[in-house]
Amino acid sequence: MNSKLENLWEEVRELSLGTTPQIDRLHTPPTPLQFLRHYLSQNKPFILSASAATTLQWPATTLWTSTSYLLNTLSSSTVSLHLTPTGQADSLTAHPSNPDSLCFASAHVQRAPFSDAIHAIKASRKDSNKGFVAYAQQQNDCFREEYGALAGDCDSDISWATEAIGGLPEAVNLWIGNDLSETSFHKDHYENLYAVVTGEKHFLLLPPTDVHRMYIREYPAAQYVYSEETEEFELKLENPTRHVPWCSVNPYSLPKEKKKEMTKFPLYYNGPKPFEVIVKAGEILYLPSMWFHHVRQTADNRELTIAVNYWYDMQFDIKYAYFNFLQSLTCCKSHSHALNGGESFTNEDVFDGDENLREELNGC
Ligand SMILES: O=C(O)CCC(=O)C(=O)O
Repeated sequence: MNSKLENLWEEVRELSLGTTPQIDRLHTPPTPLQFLRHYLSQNKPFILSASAATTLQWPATTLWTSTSYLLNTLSSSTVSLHLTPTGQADSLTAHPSNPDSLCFASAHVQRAPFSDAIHAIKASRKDSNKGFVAYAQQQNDCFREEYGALAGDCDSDISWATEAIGGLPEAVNLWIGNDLSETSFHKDHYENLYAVVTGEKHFLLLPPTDVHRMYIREYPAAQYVYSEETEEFELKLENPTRHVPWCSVNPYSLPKEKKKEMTKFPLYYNGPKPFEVIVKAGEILYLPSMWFHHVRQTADNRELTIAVNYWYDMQFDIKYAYFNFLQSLTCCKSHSHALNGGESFTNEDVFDGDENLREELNGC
């Protein structure tokens, strides 16, 4: 394995993140200065525990456990519902005309009265064999737009983050899913304060320095189209063709595919384990900008998981410039990977096409 890259991953863990697969757990909320000094400026995640002193004091934590409260309060709201065949939205799937290769599939999005949306989410849980999985997760400030009637149930921002960052959240999003809803590995250009209100969220996290372990490649964009008449999905490629750079690693691939995945993505499987974080009801995760994250969830006793997250603009500073440089040291086989269904990638591919850099960085 490439020794310089390995050194980088190790050094980041030794100097900043710690060598266990756990992140810091705080039992009292940080002051703005503590947050700035120990986490924001260091691009380092933590979880704010749901201990007596810190559990979210929002009305939402009790009110939202009642489905009838949500139905009454949102009785005249129309929301965006994302439908997929398996619960994996914005993820890689078999290419519609060449099943040996992959494409990037976005969900079928439809506007629905809230009552229909909640019914569809509950009805499409595991083992329901509905033929679709519904996830309410429009990421365009939907909490303040579509769910405005619930605004008084949560804080409008996370005060210590707002003060440290020096501005209010750019977007606040609501996520209502079930035990099949899953978000594939990706990163965002936001400082993310992710608060779980009911159920649990399971995050896998990798720092931006591990970018090569994600095997980001270009995939043709496609969209699911769901027909209520036939109750079937069609996966349509975008026309004109558009390519989306996306992480190739699926950390929860089926057991029968595991061996192949491990051969295709050795940097992921042979490197340090991702940080595993379970965020319970009443807890907040600070997910720093540019961190890769994969998200699954466990539903509450109503078959729902509800979360609100606050996206604050990140600083496009020197860390961002370093990240872009590191990421630019990528392989040039991205296109063939997407089209051929992913041949095996080695560390050599990472520096394919730039002999000088390879020598500099490999130290060999
Ligand atoms: O909760 C999820 O399914 C995904 C959350 C996420 O990707 C985000 O907050 O950026």
